[in-house]
Amino acid sequence: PFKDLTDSTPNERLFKLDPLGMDADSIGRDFQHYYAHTLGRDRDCRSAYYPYKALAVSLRDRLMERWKLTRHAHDQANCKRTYYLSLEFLMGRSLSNALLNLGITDEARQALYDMGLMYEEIESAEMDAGLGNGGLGRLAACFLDSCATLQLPVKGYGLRYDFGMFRQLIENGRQLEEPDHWLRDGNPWELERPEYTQRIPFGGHTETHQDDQGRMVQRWVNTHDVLAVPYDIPIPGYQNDTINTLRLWSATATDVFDLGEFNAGSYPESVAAKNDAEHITMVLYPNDASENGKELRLRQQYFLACASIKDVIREWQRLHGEDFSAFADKNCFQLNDTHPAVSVPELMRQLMDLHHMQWDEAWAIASRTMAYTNHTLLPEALERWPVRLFQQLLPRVLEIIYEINARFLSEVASRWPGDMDRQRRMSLIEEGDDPQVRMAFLAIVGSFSVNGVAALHSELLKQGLFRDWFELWPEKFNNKTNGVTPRRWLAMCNPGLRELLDETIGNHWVNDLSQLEKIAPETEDADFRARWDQIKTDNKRRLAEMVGSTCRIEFPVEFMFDVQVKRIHEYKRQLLNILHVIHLYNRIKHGDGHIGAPRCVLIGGKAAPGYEIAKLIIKLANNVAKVVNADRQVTEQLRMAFIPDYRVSVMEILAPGTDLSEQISTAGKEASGTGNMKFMMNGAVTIGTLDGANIEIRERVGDENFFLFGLTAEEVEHTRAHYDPNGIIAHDDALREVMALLECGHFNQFEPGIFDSIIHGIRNPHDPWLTAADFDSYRQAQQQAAEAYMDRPRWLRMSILNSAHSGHFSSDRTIAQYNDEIWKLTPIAPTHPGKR
Ligand code: GL9
Repeated sequence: PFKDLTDSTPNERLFKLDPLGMDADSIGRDFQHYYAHTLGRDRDCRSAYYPYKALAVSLRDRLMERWKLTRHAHDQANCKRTYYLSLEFLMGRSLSNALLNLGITDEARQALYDMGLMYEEIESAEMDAGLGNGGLGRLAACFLDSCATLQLPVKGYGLRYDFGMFRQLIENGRQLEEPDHWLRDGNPWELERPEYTQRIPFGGHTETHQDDQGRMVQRWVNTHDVLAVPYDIPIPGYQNDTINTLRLWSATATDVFDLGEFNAGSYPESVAAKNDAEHITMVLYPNDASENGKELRLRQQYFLACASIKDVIREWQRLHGEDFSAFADKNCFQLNDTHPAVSVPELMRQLMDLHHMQWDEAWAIASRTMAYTNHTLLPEALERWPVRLFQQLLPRVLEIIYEINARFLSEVASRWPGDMDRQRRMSLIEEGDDPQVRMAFLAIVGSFSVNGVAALHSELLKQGLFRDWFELWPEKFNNKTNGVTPRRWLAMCNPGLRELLDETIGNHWVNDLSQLEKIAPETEDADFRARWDQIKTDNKRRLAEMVGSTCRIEFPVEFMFDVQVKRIHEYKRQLLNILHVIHLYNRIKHGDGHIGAPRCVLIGGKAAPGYEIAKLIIKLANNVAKVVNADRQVTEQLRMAFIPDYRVSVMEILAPGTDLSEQISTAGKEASGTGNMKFMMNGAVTIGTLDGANIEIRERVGDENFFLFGLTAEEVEHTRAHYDPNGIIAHDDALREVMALLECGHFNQFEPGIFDSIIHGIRNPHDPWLTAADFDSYRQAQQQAAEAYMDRPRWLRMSILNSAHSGHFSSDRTIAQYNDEIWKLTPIAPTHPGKR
């Protein structure tokens, strides 16, 4: 009777499945089955986790059938593909996103309702997948959503960290870090694929030997190998039956890895070695835009590059055998910053050492396949790895880097004969006591495209950091202004606004956000404004409930909600915001009538655990909030909170409920920003500098709907030479009084001196962030914002227009540009699961 199953041809019955029902009854039946039979729960179970899991698994089944059809359609089409290589994918929660993109939100809610369950409670039982630090990681997640929505054959490759971004606790106003064990209860969205495990070499040494044709070739031997096991996560497109894949690698020890030691009689050492291997994907490095020279981080980078490239080549061989002639026409790797830049020499290594290619042939492929995105100009973020670390960990890869460099420098020498300084500047190896590999340069040499993430940023790259490279290869450089997905950041997180938009302009805006322009004329309709007002107020109530329950501070919905959430970093200038709060506090205490509009100021974000000044800024925010909120005279007009553990799911509540979006970085420092776009879509007005994508936001929304302040990037550079913060403070009454309050210890009465380093920073003529220089102009812009807020019709118009003109900041637009100008993929539509 089992003959069919043991046949060499697959048992067709195994693959003949009826499509699953997408109605409330079918979903409810599956839910009950999983809840009672698979999870074994009954009426006594009080936890919201199990209903969450039962629903997630019911949805996963529905994703699964479409997933297979998408894979099949890609194979059939023999299409070109792109691989988005990133050390970070900040996915957040998946449940609501899966429902929205499958188009069964109402059906699932109905099914739960019929069983007496509350969707909202079930939704919040899901842990955020926090496999990223901030903008760079969240951008990768938005991009995957847009690629699936545009039906582009794009696969994400990343690492399956056991511990994601740390959980932030605030104790006595200070940040404490706790490990984020997000996988503790299992992850219903992932599918382990042990059959695609790859072997990753580390250590050992290289030796030269002769191949069968008498050629001298290099061999990398005596390596300590680690296994990379893939876990696949489905990425659903918006109501189009496409399901793309995010493949995350997890490290485990090989058997032989242990056995060598074991046979030699040292059992504990063999177990320790196993641990070593598994440490590679244990934890995400929590550094935002700053270099971290730890060996484990380089291991992570190589582990991702090697496993992903092997995986792509395995797929290639499955479809094309050993013929690589069309490889570069059919494959593209997009490098998310320099973190995966070791992919350049690694692809060379695999093509030469594992697939017997000669250098020129391999280079022709590698250099036509890689594209690099730069995400920051901050010099401290430029990755460099000590040559000696490379030598120890990846000796064969280092040989290839040397060869790339030698060939490249001879190109520089023939273009600029005798210009030794230029050769030294452009070398992939920075000479010195401890020579370093410059990862950004390695990425540029190996890529056919180099892009920045906003217009200003891309310009500054060409004029500054990569000037020499732009002179050499101007055609490589291009801009791709960031975007965010309107599914999660509007349709999903703001159901009230979604309904109003659907009613007013139909529902096509969800995957064509330029259609939002159609609501611009509605600004003149008082009924429309009133509904807009009502939705915003409801969203503010939801925000206030969260602040109330987590911070124990009441935010009245009539107040202006003024929000700054992002990583804590000096260049982002949370400090400037806090100084302004102190200024308002000071005015109120001096009986200065009223401050224009009553305000609730909310700050949130994590500081890298080793970034002391950033952690102190958190402490200052909390201390100022405490003083402000404790004073009855003040709280009538001003309140302040620091929201702990800011993350994707928190932003989903903040963005819809914000009135004023703080985007106040020192000009020239924020490459793009993406929080700015999420706020804008949801009808917040921006107060900001001419930095990153703020510039493009202002261009779209018009300067009358944007509160601009501060020095330009150019002025910032000119100001540095003669910057005199103490002179500025002396001549600015408002700032002088703020500094006096800080300096007399008004916010640290029982903790003398703790804020001295912050105070000195503001007064330091070498303060790179020019906080004092922009204070007065910031204060004035804030005053204008407050006045505008008090004029209700005016404010509502501004709010509506911000949303109306946010279409450009959809990641669908960004991805369409990546595709038109870099990837050149053809969209592929899979067959509907009901039509097989
Ligand atoms: C960043 C930039 O700082 C942001 O301005 C930009 O919007 C994003 C995405 O392009 O990239 N670069 C960077 O290293 N981070 C960014 O947010 N840092 C983190 O992701 C924490």
